[in-house]
Amino acid sequence: MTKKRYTVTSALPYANGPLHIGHIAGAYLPADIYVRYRKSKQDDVLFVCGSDEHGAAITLRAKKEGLSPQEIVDTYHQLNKQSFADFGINFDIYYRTSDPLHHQTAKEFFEVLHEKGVFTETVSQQFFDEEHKQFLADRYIVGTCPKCGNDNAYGDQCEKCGSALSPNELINPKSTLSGNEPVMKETKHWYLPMQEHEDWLRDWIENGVFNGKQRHNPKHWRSQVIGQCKSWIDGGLRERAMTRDLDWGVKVPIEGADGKVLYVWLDAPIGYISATKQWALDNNKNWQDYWQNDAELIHFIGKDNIVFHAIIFPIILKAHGDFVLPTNVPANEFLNLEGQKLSTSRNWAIWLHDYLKDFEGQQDVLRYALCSTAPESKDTDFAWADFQTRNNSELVGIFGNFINRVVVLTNKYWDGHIPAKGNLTSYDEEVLAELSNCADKVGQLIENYKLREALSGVINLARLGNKYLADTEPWKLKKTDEKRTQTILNIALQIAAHLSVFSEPFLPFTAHKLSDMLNIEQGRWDKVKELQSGHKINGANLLFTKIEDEVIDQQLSKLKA
Ligand code: B3M
Ligand code: ZN
Repeated sequence: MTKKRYTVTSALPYANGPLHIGHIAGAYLPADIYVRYRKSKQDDVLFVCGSDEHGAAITLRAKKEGLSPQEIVDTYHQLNKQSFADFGINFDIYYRTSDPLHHQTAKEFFEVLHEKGVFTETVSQQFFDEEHKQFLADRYIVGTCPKCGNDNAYGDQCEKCGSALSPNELINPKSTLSGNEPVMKETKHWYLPMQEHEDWLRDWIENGVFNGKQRHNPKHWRSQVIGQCKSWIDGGLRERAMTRDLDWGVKVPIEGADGKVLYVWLDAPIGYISATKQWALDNNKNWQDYWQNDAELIHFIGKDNIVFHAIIFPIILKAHGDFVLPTNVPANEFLNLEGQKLSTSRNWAIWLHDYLKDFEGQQDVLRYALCSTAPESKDTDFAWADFQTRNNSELVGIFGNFINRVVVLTNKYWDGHIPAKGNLTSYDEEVLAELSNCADKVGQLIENYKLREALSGVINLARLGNKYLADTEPWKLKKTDEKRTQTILNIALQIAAHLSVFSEPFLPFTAHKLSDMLNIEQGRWDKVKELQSGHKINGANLLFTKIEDEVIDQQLSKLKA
């Protein structure tokens, strides 16, 4: 049986702004945890991401700032790529869709679909801004949402109620370029008749069956993802334009399509494939192994991207032929900040690059806080006070405290050498048993994308260690029963060794500090090595430091400024 391959993608961030904690909690941290876990098991896993550099929003921002779209994307591609790397989000490639290989890949994709007759060509009346002599893509039109009355709804989606819209559904539409009422003008576009795919799509979403084969178990998908897809299908799929009248993007590669580019939501997901091609070129691999045959494709996204990853892109992949469909799309809900929606425009956000500057060396504190309150099944809230509590009472108070006691005692009593394990009491056996089934217990939670629960399973190991020391009190036994003291510390050190492996997907910076302290290689998830007596560990370093109130007050006033 060939080794399973996993292709993990995270939504390609638009390169027209910095990353904030909502992006990280939604689509990037969960994916990084999952990939690190798979790599720790030595699975064949590929982690791709990159900048989504097309789309109307980028051209809008360029116009507003008097820059070219390329200048905009160059700035934010670099900033986001660096921020991800500094935060320990370890992509195998951080690509970009303005790259020529992507344009070539997306054009070939479109040509195959066009030759197969997948598209319908339709001439229609589209919104046109006479002042700017430009057709208006969905994002260039704002108006009142017919579903919820939000008067700031975009032409393609109302961010308030999440409904997918088309521009002519908007009430009182306005051009975001000139502010005027747009006129209607004739133009031709290539449409994807999604309604023709309803039957197989429904079978795939509801039963996990595709081409007569059971591909996945829908019970392993998040219920809100299945729910949103079913309501989209039940609502009646319609044809959707796959080209736009824009000059920034992937040019439509056929006759009679001058001045038109691929719809950004057609081109961007193909970016996952071009990223894989680039990575395969750089690493002398075969890209098809990660998109065809039996690869397991997993898309990590936020809930506003579900329809594009679980409906539209699968239709495109199937229509093209010989691609796998996603095994899972574990979309997260939204993260709010101090009780309010994160908002780029209102600057109500914690920017990742700012955090990295203000909290140098404390990436894992934010990774811990964001994973502990991840919006896995419903919207959740990030509060600075909660961030402080999680650091001070959980990371410092439980994890750091346990490691510090064990390492200090080992250095104090046995000059840093692991003491011998003697006869075991039934309590010892219990603790070691809990230790040995932790790999499977936490591993299963990660494989089911229950990362919050998985992380608390890891912290509970440190709790177990603290309790074990409190119950056995080795520092009291030292004078009277040396052998027993040695056994207790040996077991406590095994717990520490397991923590260095199981914490790595969540808290990679801490895990590596801990492995250094224990003077061991970074271990494997499914084969945690037992520390041998006599092995010499290094001195104790603090894994975490207390966060004082004024640091939190500073952040809150910065946010409210
Ligand atoms: N660029 C980002 C968003 O809508 C969008 C994702 C593309 S993934 C192919 O959040
Ligand atoms: Zn709405």
